[in-house]
Amino acid sequence: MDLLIKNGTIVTASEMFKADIAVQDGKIVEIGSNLNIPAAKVVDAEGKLVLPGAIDAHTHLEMPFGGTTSADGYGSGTRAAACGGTTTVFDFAMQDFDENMVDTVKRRDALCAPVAAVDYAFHVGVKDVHGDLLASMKEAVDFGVPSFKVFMVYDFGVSDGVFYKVLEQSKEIGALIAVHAENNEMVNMLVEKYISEGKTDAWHHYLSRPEFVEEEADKRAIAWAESLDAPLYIAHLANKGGVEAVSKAKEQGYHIYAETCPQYLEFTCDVYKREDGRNFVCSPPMKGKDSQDALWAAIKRGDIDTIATDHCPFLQSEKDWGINDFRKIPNGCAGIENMYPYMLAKANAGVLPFTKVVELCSANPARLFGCKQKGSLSVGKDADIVIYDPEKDFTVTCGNMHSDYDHTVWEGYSMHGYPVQTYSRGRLVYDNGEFVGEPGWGKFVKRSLR
Ligand code: DUC
Ligand code: ZN
Ligand code: ZN
Repeated sequence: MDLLIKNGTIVTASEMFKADIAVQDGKIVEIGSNLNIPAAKVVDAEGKLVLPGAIDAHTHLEMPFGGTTSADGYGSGTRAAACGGTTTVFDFAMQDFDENMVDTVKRRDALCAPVAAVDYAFHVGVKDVHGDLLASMKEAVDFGVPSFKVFMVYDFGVSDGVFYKVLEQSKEIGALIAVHAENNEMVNMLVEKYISEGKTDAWHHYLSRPEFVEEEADKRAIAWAESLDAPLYIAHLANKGGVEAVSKAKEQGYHIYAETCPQYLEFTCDVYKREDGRNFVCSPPMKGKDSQDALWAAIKRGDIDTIATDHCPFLQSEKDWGINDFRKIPNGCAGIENMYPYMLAKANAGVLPFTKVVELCSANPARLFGCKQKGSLSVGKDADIVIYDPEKDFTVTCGNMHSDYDHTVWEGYSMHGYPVQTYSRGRLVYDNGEFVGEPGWGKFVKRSLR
């Protein structure tokens, strides 16, 4: 046997139990009590939790955006993921206009494959479906990429008609559409209004994208999906009205799924009043306390399906472009190394069960996005394993993270409990504060929803 993890408490999405795990050739081959198998490496996990690696279904690595490129490339982003217990990273391969979607994926894979430290997958960010391009969605599905994202905002956002066509197509080809839902016209109108009134600080980033701007777009997107009975995944849900709309759709039996992110669970829009408020600028922005409470309540009753990060960090000098004009702040925050530790620390503090964290951060993203080899500790699955010490105290600082950014919204955030080891397909990639993996180890995860 290559690896034997002994005496730990295994956490699945439904139960916790004491057992040993045996790993051979990157796969889990046996789980049981007191396994007595000779192994090249034996790890004693007494007093520790043993969890499946997290799957971050929403990151923007090396993404040209906001007049620059996000600060974490595929190498540093996946390295940081490994150090936060995330063993599969989904990135957005943004389609160029007039580009076949398989070519989009191959173009980004060529950048990612040589440097990825953990396994990775892509969603295609759809921009253009004219002519044969709509049919290239099916080619992408056959290539192992059965998920797509449409943006209702930004200069690369799609029209309502294109969004509808993409949803319609997804049903035929067995794909899942994710949406960035905000009302573009409302955002543009409010931005213009505040700028013309000389209101240029980060607080007005929030005021130009307040609760109703997201809620209205959520409801519109849900209505279209319902009219087609197509599945829809609402990315980075952050507002209370949208949560209520998702709950209602689920109650009525529609396949509407929702993701939220740690930043919405931890911070409120009050951060935009801080002197460094620009560093928290992302879209959708953090919302009010009512929305935050609604997100936590929805997590607890099962109406939020996944947690992901929307990791999209920028350098301080780039964030500073918008000190006097919020429009110039590149949108996005760090989170790839913080998601699993944050959620697990909440479980350790009794806010939610550890099993629920595994469901939200690993089992559900694996199921919804068709990662058949991932998402649980069970025989036959990839040995993507995190060992978690519930007694280890940890405070985030930029210096103890493993990204290429120079500041983080999580600076100073303290947790009781922290991951101490991460294994990617049985290979140790993170060991007690150190990245010990290798660039190029990570493999493209071919997926299927059928
Ligand atoms: N929102 C962000 O804040 N950054 C990246 C893209 C997005 O939609
Ligand atoms: Zn988005
Ligand atoms: Zn995003």
